[in-house]
Amino acid sequence: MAKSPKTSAPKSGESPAKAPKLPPAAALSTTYAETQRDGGETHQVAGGDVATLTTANGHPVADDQNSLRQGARGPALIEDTHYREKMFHFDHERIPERVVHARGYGAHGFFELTDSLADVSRADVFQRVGERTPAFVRFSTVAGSKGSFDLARDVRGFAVKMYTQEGNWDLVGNNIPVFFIQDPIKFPDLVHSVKPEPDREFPQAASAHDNFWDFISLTPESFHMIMWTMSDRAIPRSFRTMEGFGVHTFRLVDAKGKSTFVKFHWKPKAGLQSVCWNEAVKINGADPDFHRRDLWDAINSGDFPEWQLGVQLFDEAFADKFDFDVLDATKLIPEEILPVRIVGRLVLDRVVDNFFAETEQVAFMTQNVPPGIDFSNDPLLQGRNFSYLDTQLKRLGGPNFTHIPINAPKCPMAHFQQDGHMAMRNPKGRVNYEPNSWGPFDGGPREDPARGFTSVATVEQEPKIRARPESFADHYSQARLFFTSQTPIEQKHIGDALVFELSKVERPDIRARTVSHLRNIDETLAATVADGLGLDLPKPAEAARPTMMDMPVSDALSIVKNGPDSFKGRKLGILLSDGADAAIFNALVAAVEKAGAVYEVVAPKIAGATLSDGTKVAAKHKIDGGPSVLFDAVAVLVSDAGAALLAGDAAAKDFATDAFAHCKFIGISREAQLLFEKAGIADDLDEACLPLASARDASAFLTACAKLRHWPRELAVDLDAK
Ligand code: HDD
Repeated sequence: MAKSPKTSAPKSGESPAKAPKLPPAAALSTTYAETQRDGGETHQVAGGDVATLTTANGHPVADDQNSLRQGARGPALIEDTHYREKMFHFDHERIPERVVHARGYGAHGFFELTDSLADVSRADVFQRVGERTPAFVRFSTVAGSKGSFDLARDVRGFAVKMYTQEGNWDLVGNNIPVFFIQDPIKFPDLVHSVKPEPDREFPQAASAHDNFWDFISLTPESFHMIMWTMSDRAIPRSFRTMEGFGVHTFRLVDAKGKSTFVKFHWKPKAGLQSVCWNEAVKINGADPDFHRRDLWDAINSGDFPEWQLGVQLFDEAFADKFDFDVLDATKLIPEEILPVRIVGRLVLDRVVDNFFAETEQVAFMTQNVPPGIDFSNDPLLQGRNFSYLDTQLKRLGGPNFTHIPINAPKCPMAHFQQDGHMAMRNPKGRVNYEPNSWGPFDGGPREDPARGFTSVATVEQEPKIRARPESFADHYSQARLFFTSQTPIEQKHIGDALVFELSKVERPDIRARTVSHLRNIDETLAATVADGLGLDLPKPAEAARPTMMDMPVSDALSIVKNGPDSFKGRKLGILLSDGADAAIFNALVAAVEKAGAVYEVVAPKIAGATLSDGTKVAAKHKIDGGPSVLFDAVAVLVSDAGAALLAGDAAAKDFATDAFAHCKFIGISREAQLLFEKAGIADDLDEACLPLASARDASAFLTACAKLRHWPRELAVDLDAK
């Protein structure tokens, strides 16, 4: 039986989208209001001063709630061009995610030169002290897909685009100064091995699986990098607390064409900070966006992340005398041997307006260097210079990706490239070639041998071969250098990580082969990992070059030795209940603010807690949504009734036990003791669990929190377990 047509769906002019009054015809000629930013970066703001919704072709839309049908219950009509255009665009919203470094987060800022490098480089960006160059930075994980979690055990990308007055300079680095492989021809294999296995498409964003360790254990050159990725460097506390490295040896070139080798370093002002593995696993559940949220919040609150740019400069003579090959990306030059000269600072002071337009569409390319910076013969760098152009063409769909505002240079530019998909800026006029005889203005731009980029005129006289130089063959000495430069807790974490990862590997022969390489690095580490796996110690792997140099410890390689010296920029979690002591709370807040830190309140109810003096304090988290893993240190400030309530709550007990297990500093009010008793750790509390018995205790507690963690706790617990 035919139903009588009902027309209950919202009509145009009704809620939810109330049709605004049509603006004058002149306003309709613009689909979007355009805002122009400093440096010519153009963003289209949906709406803006145009009140009327339009199609992409600019036609005012009368009804955006109902598609066109033959009768309210009848078939859809193909002539509904508005629906067709809207759905067509939606269907094409996704572009391919990056094949590596898919999950990333970016921000704008500037690079400021603090020490001129004019003595060694003609690059414009290095000439004038105090001058600021606009910059965009994208941080990323490597293996996980775009929607994966932030705290995977992984390398972090640290890609910086500087919009210099002589073109864009992309320093496409990582938070680790070395790489897995020496030759770019192995890159697809490396990446295939770490990505989800191809038949089952898991594990996501994890190296703990057979394929990765199979490849690694068959690739001894990767073991230096493995020491880094198994260390806490691979689980940073935030993007703000990681170092960045250009990795390769580059060249700086002066006005006369003289070249100096250089390695680039970014050093975080906030000090090096990482989390621990058990914490990382839990953060991924509690807040998969932990790192991006941290960057967003820090910048929006005016606490601008900052790094120093440092350079290690050296010449051919140094390179020849140095025991390793400076062209080998699996090697570093210890800072104690060649100090880092600080020449500038990078400050991130503006979040993006639109994630897709900026962070997703930004295209980094190692080959983007201005005159005055050049490449070395590092084979990995040379291989990268090929790869990045291809990848941007694939990802962004055409050769005109430099027309996208985030990628466009901010310096004057002129060339005869034209046409192609999405061409936004074809040159005006009659001439599109050169040389031409149309005169200095009509004829367009001309080459400038004095200003233009000139490659360093190196002389190469080697036969054409596929081979690695002998000087790349020592795969273990620097892996050992990294390991021996770590503090005991950092060494323990490396052993724990190796045992964890290899315990996820199903094939015993892969586990054993990995340990056979560790024997060439450090016998104690190899024995610890073998023991953790329940494995008989295998024979040492055969080394390509059986030399083992004992290099002096490098303090620069340790996180703990380069950690924070205050609680500035960090976050205190305060677990609060109704009736909590108002004076202590206020003192705590004052101490946090004095330290330049932030705090968040966690309470049994999201509405917050009413303090002893009747003040209501809003909560940021309800207890089960605000675990202690989200904070650098915690305070538990409750009343007797609050303690009794929370002592029966699993999430509150986890809050206490996790903070303790992760070696955090804990402030504990007298009443809160009950929670720690019920959580089963009251007898274990140590000197980093400080009393908050009165308002006077607050500042002492905050001072103690300056250290990254109270690591003796973990070492002691571990020794007890043995
Ligand atoms: Fe790479 C992206 C860093 C080796 C090929 N790489 C990419 C990004 C970073 C790095 C930070 C993300 C950029 C962004 O945020 O958009 N890659 C490195 C470092 C390496 C390295 C520090 C070693 C020193 N990469 C490397 C090799 C190759 C590539 C050897 C290939 C021969 N990398 C790529 C790529 C990506 C990329 C496939 C994927 C997305 C992109 O370029 O834009 O072309």
